[in-house]
Amino acid sequence: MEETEEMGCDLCFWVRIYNMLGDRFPTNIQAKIPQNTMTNDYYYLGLDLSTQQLKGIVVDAQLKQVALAKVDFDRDLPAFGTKKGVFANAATQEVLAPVAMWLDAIDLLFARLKDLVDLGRVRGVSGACQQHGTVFWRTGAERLLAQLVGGDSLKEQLKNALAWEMSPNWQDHSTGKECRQFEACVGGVDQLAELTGSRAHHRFSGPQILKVKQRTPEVYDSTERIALVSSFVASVLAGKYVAIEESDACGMNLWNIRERRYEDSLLKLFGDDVGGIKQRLGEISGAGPNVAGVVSEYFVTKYGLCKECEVVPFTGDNPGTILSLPLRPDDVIVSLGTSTTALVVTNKYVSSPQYHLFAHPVAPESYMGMLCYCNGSLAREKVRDAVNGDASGSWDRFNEIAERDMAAGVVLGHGAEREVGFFFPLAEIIPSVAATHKRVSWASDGASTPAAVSEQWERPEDEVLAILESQALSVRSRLAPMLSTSDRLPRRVYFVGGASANATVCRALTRVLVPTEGGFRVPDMSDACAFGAAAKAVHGVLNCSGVDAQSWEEFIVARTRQEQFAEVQGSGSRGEDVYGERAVELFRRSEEVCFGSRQT
Ligand code: XUL
Repeated sequence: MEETEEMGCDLCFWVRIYNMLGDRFPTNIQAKIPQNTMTNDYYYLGLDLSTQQLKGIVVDAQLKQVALAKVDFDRDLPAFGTKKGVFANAATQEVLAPVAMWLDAIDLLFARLKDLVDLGRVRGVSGACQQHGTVFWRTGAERLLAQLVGGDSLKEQLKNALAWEMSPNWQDHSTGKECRQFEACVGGVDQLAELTGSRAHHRFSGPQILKVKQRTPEVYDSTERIALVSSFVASVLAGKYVAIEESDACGMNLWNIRERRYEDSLLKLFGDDVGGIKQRLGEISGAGPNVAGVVSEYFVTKYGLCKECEVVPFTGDNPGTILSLPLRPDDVIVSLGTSTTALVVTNKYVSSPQYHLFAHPVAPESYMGMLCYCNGSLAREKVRDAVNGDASGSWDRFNEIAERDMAAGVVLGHGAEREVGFFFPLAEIIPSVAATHKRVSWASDGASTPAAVSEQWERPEDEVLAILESQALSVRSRLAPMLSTSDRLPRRVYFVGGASANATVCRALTRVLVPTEGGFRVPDMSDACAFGAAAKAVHGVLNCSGVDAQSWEEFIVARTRQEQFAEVQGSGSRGEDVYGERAVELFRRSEEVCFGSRQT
């Protein structure tokens, strides 16, 4: 019938028919539905290329996991001889990864996925990769990418595509000189943080690229395109250069985040004519759902992907992590691992040399703030061992003391004095200070100088609540300016990482952070980046096909069961603020006393 054939071109028509028929739809007709529908018969792939492994998660349109595969670089690709995925040179402080290893890993991962799932059903692929690393494509590489065909491995077909066979890893520390050039160029650390979201860091791509230009000009000169790890993997998938994605671009110290453009004053470090570096970096693909093209013929013939499978721009691993939870502006993830990290979604751009701001990977109007502390679980474990008086590693006594003190309403110490502690067994990043252990006592009369500053605590017991208060007050104090809520408190806080299994620790932190819509413990975040990337793929494809245009927030909230998170019970979670601005101010003044000028 003519009418039906015409309608057959209309995607929405097919979706309506499919939804009406539901399960009664015969499989042979189902196969004829245009590819870009929102049915759960289509799959989406999220990749996570981290330091030690490449992981792939396949999900359906509702984000239900269908398959998971991994390639461990040291174990599965021993011929490259990496240790924990990298080559580290203690003398030069360089940490590098071989790019060919990643190409082999991509082949191996797809071979493994092919054994688990029908890759022909995958409609979209995205990724979340280690941040800051760069790949230097040699002049002519895009032609090699475009010619990729099934047969020889990626490594073989792209063997002449690299101007440098290595990629600097985020653990690299060799760019001190270049970092100073970056900061001097714009007038200092504050100015650089204001423009690019971060002060200069050794690992950031801008200083790393400048090092290549200054120290190995032959590599720079033969480079046609510089990719981040994320855009490198996307380019291999798409068989063409895929633009760097905006959120990941913020890890370069080159992108003017607020004005959404390269910062020319910094590009001038690469020569007065900024055209050369701009051309090498290419355009930046903006936040919001978009697709970069379809997968290359290579993946269709070799692994059975369908020709229509879209490549959705890849982002960095930290931006990828925030896509794994139903975060809205003013929501926070606190990762309680060896180090402590706090990630916040915010609509306010408030920069500081102490933390990082990135563009949000999917919501164009938002930003992501990232606080990275060095000290986390090691510091808590020291107090735990001190109260145990042994190295049994049991948290029972620590938790018992913390619960007892919280129940007794203890806030900043037991006595008439208020006490603020700093517990840094390792040199700290926020604030940037050497290892130290301090106790600052304030008389309750509001005096502007502390009654005492010491390196000793009389009773290890008093350190239990003090360390949890201190770690949380630091986060609360730094988050406050980024939050748009009237009381400068977060909406929800999600605890992830090792210590999130400890309900008492989360309760004590929640008591300080006061999330007005609750604190939640997330059971397992080990696959969060790959999952966030898969969610980005679904959102990108559904929005771009016009079938299911939803904001990111609507999309992710609708697909998350909030009940899977254990709500933290007790004061602070949707409850009263027993600390208040007074405690935060006392914490800030204690930092000032111990570490010099005001630490913002
Ligand atoms: C972030 C950073 C690390 C890497 C790890 O700035 O350097 O989190 O992204 O892969």
